[in-house]
Amino acid sequence: MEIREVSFRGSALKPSDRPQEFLPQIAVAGRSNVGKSSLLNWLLRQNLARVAKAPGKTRMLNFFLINQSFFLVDLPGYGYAKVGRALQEEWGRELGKYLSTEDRLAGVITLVDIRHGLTELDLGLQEMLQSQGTERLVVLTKADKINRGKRANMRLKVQNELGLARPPAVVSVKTGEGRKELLASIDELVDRWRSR
Ligand SMILES: Nc1nc2c(ncn2[C@@H]2O[C@H](COP(=O)(O)OP(=O)(O)O)[C@@H](O)[C@H]2O)c(=O)[nH]1
Ligand SMILES: [Mg+2]
Repeated sequence: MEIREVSFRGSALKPSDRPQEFLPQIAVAGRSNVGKSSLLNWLLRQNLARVAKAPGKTRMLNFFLINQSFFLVDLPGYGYAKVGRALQEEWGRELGKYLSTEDRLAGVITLVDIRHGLTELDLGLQEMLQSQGTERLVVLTKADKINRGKRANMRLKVQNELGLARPPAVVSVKTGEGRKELLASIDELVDRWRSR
């Protein structure tokens, strides 16, 4: 798959504010600072940071229509330490509602920092997705930050901890590795949703 066209289709939380097209949605989730904004800019080859960082938008779902055929949905990052517990729980509930009720959801790309591996909050999200049968794509970010040996160990560790059939994907926006593979995996998720 090539990214030919990207258009920002708004920020929303409530179902009625989301785009109305019946097209598959691929959500992107991860802890704050995991490299989500960097990955989206790198994947789509444009600077979307301005959109995602606009005041009041960081807690919303941001919808990007890709090639007029599917949506990439930028979810709020979780686990930001400076945000109080109550607010974190509120986000968790809102996010949970989206992930469990949106029937256009074709899958979730879950980002994990390759240096840190799975945290409590990552495991919480993974358990939820697995229990409701949502397709997930586990992606280890910032691969350039550790050496080959450690990288292989972390892939195995995460694979075992989550019981994945295959080792998780690895990407680096710095070296560019993993982009083609990630686009191909997104394509597969979209196709699977269409043929379900
Ligand atoms: N070396 C390296 N740094 C990265 C990579 N991806 C993100 N970063 C850095 O990690 C920090 C957090 O990235 P950001 O995209 O803002 O994370 P977000 O909070 O998840 O949106 C920034 O300083 C990025 O430059 C990567 O692949 N390699
Ligand atoms: Mg960000």
